[in-house]
Amino acid sequence: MDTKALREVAAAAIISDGRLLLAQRVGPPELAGMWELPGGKIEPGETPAQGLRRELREELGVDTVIGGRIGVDVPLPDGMVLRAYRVSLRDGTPTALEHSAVRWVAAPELAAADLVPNDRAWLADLVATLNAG
Ligand code: DCP
Repeated sequence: MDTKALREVAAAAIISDGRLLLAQRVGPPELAGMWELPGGKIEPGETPAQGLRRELREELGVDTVIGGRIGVDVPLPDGMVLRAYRVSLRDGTPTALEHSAVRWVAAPELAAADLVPNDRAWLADLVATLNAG
């Protein structure tokens, strides 16, 4: 039996002033141009919060505070699992260092956005969070 822990990919629901930050993927080809919650793979020895903060520094050039989970676990191929976290900005302005663009969306634009398929699992939770704020 395989008892290894699932490798986690953590994604950030960065919310500020009632809007959510989306980042546009550059690849792979089937995802290029689509919008995602930024994040990446947690490395061995990192907590999810540490890994997500590192990814957000690398990808967006910002310092963040990682909050609680939002939405369901999304299974990925190769024994990985994708999880979303609420995140607030501590310092810096999000910049597309590894994406082709970033943009802030309110609930109506989020619902209309061309999200990567995995992140669509969180759409209702994200809209509810934005509308509650
Ligand atoms: N993913 C997703 N939705 C997100 C973030 C990631 O569906 N909001 C998926 C895309 C990939 C996997 O998770 O299948 C890993 O994401 P990245 O390629 O963005 O992660 P890393 O930046 O860690 O990848 P690498 O280090 O391999 O470049």
